[in-house]
Amino acid sequence: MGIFSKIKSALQKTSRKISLSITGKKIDENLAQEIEDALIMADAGVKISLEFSQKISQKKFPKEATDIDVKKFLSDEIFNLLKPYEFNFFESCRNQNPYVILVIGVNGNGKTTSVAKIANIFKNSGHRPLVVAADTFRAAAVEQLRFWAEKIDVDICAGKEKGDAAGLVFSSIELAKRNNNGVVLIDTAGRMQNRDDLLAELEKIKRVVRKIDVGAPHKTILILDGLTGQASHTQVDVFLHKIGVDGIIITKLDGTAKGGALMSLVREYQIPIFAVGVGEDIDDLKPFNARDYADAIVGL
Ligand SMILES: Nc1nc2c(ncn2[C@@H]2O[C@H](COP(=O)(O)OP(=O)(O)O)[C@@H](O)[C@H]2O)c(=O)[nH]1
Ligand SMILES: [Mg+2]
Repeated sequence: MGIFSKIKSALQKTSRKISLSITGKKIDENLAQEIEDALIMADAGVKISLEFSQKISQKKFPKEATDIDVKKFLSDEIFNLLKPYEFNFFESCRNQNPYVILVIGVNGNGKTTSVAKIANIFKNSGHRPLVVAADTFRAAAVEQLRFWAEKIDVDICAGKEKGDAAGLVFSSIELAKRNNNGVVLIDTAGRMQNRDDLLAELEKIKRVVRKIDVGAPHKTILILDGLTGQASHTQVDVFLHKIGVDGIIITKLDGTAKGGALMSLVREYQIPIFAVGVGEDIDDLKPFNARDYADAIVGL
């Protein structure tokens, strides 16, 4: 299945209502209101939903215009909003000595799975990634990453359970240098019960990494769960201001009806979208494409 159809089918739950609010409808004053309601239901946020519905009611569609023209108009508006945040993360990564990518986010959002998916993409494009199981807080997290590393055949660095995550990260980068791993992907803990401990640990990891290379981490990725919708804003707020984030990955777009949330996330935080998760399989992580997303979400 191509990338476009994969995004399209993943976004079905989100796009259904938006698409239905337009399909077969007459272009009259009710239409803008229906579209506004549908966008709000899709978690696009009140401000953006209102803005788009106003644009639709102000737009003078020609007499012969059809619902397809309305969909195209809305898709273009969504595209214009998102295009500046489309970022080719995978091509931006350089084989370095090593290129360090820190992956952060709340438990269950998809960090470990995304690390494996990213490692697999790098491996397939000729890099030699090393994945680091720095979620030493949960034994299961280490096992989960080991499972993936074996499956996709990439190098892994794991330490003792409850061991010091920052210490492990330090030795993993030394290992990567000896081992010629051009890319290091660091999976981290996401316990939210003790936010201050977690933030302190992530800060320590960053300090340690910087000691080896002042430019590292070269990318810090925040993983967000698509099912969280608008409520992701608080998570972005915390990680962006306390740790620093270069881009986001939104996972589980395949299971959510709240896929509109990424519109309000980029609008509010002006943050690039590095990729989107569209399923549980290893190749279910796709570069974010604003055009495909915009067309899919209106049902074009
Ligand atoms: N459907 C779907 N499931 C996902 C996606 N990404 C991750 N998951 C699942 O979400 C669950 C939590 O993921 P995990 O990587 O362990 O999250 P972590 O706690 O942040 O490391 C796992 O069951 C994953 O298979 C996605 O894009 N789509
Ligand atoms: Mg994990």
